[in-house]
Amino acid sequence: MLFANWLQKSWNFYFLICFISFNSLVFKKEEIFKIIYMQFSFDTNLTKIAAKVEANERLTFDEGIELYKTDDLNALGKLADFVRRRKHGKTTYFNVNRHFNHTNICVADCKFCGFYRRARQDDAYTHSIDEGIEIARNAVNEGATELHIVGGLNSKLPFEYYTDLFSSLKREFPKLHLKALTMVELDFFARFYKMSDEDVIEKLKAAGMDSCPGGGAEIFAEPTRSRICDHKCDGNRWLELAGKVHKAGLKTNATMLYGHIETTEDRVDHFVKLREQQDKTGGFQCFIPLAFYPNGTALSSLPGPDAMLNLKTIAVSRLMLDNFDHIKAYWVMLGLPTTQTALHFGANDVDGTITDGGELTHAYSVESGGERKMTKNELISMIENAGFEAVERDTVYNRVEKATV
Ligand code: V47
Repeated sequence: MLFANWLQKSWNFYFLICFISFNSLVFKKEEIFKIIYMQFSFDTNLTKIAAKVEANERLTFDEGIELYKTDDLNALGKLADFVRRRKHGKTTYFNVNRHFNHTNICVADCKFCGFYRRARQDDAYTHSIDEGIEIARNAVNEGATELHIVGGLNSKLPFEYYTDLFSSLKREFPKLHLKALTMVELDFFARFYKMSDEDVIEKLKAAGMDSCPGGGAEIFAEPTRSRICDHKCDGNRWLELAGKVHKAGLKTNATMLYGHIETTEDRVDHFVKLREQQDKTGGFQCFIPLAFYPNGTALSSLPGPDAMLNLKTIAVSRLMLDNFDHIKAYWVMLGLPTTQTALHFGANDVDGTITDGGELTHAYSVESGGERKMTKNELISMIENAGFEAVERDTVYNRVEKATV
């Protein structure tokens, strides 16, 4: 429609014909279509950025801000989709996994978290290792290739709880990938158990930790970070630990919690810092924007992100994080309709199956108050109905099989 209206202005039509005639002498047919598209946005800033994206040039902090500022959501999405298709075509990855949240006892009190409890509270819990094994057994029987293990910063547990948990899980299920512990948990271990970072990482790796999830990154920029999670390690420390895990030979993911009190500058700063770290140590596999879910948190008076912010954040992350292969749409926080749309806005990965979700996923789930389950076939249908090809992957992005319902 916009294009038709634009064309109706006779000068525009005349210009387009001249433009095509000139370019057809110089460029191939596909190139002409690309160039015409690049000329077409009512946002001239976006048009300039599009030319850089097309040429595979790195975007600056200021350009990241411009991307967030645009009202041309379609053109922004199209640009991110262009990059996504250049990297992955129609492939959309998903994995069959299970969340295991071993404890909800936490010494931090992050304002955005509805999951944590103090040790004295009635509904505080810590799972035994046997309970962990039973949860993993059910997951493996349902075809899970990954156990995603995160929990609170629990000062009642000895370090051996984690090494015993991982080695017991590995003994029972040698092929199950343990994606375990955020940089915030690793930082807590180093400080609380008085161990070096390297020692913490090596001992956990020896016990069975295969990779680390991307949680705890929240938002790196100060003073926002301190205002929402002042007991947690700061952004530089999170990045430093991610670098050390990469150097120890393990992959990690990265996240950003958005839609609370952060500014646009905070979000773009987060992307730039992740991109710089990735240039240095290269171990981030995927980026997952986490849409803030206010219910049950100290920030429950906030509305949470709207559809514009959700889709812009997927698209801008795809465009700014040029050295990240994968952008993951986390349906639990985005909801299913936005997740399908996100696949057209730069996301090429969807997390994950939930048949019997962890307690943490319940706390932040926008889908039916945490009651929404998701089977492998439903996930495949969701991806295929959005026009993409669903490919089951393991945690480190090896193809498990080409999936069809
Ligand atoms: O670190 C907590 C966030 C994270 C809320 O690496 C909330 O593959 C929204 O990191 N609203 C944990 N978000 C989840 C996480 C994750 C999820 C899926 C895949 C991967 C991966 C990682 O959840 C926390 C925090 O940033 N969070 N509370 C909330 N109310």
